[in-house]
Amino acid sequence: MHVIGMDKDVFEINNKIAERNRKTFDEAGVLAINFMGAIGSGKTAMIEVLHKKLIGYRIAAIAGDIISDLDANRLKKLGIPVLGVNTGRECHLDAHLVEHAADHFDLKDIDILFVENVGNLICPVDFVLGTQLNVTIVSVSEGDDTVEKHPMIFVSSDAAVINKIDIADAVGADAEKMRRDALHINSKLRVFMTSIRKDMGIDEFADWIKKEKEKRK
Ligand SMILES: Nc1nc2c(ncn2[C@@H]2O[C@H](COP(=O)(O)OP(=O)(O)O)[C@@H](O)[C@H]2O)c(=O)[nH]1
Ligand SMILES: [Mg+2]
Repeated sequence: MHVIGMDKDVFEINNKIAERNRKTFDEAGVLAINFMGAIGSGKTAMIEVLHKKLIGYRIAAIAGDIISDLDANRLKKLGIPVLGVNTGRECHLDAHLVEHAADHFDLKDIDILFVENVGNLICPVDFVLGTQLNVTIVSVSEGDDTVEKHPMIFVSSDAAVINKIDIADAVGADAEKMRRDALHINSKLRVFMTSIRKDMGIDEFADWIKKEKEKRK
C-alpha cells in the first residue's frame, strides 16, 4: 500500500541520518544519551540531578519539546549548555533535528550529551537518533501497568529508569512489578529504581553512565 511505502522511506532516511549522527558522536568522543518517557516522568529533572553527580564530565543537552522552551531554560539556569528544539506537531525528535541541533555545539568540548526526547512512550520508538544509548524513564505515578502497556520502547532501550519510587505507596503502585515487566520485555535492559526527590538510585544510574562513557574512550 502506498502509505506503507511512504513510511518505509521516512524510516530509511531517518536511519541513514542516525548512522551519520552516531559516527559524528563517536568521532568527537561524545556519549549521546536519548532520554525517552512520558510527560512528567522526570526526564528534565534527571538531567538536572545528573549534572550534579557527573562531576568532571562536560555535559550538554538538547531539549526536545513540542512548543515551549521551559525545559531548556531550566537546564540553562544550571549552566548546562543547552539547545531547545521544538517539534511543532510531532510527538518525537528525529535524527535530522538532532543533527542540526548537534551542529550548534562544539562537540570536542562535550563528554556527555543528553537528548531529552518529546514526552511520549510510543512515537520515539520508530525514530532512532544516532545516540549510543537509549534510556526510557517512567514514573510510578503513570500506573504500574505502564511498562507492560508500552513494550516496544523497552525493546529499543538500553536502560529503564523507574522513577518517583518515593511516592509508590501513595499512588498505590508496585514499583517491583514495573521492574519485572521491563526485564520480561527485554532481559538485556539495565533497570534502575530511582527517586530524584529523595536522591535514591541516582548514584547507581550515574555510575552506569560513567562506565558507558569510559568504555568508549
Ligand atoms: N515525588 C517525586 N517527584 C519527582 C521525581 N522526579 C521528578 N519529579 C517531579 O515530577 C515533575 C515532572 O518532572 P520533569 O523533570 O519536568 O518531567 P519531564 O516532563 O519528564 O521532563 C516535576 O514536578 C518534578 O519535580 C521524583 O523522583 N519524585
Ligand atoms: Mg522535560
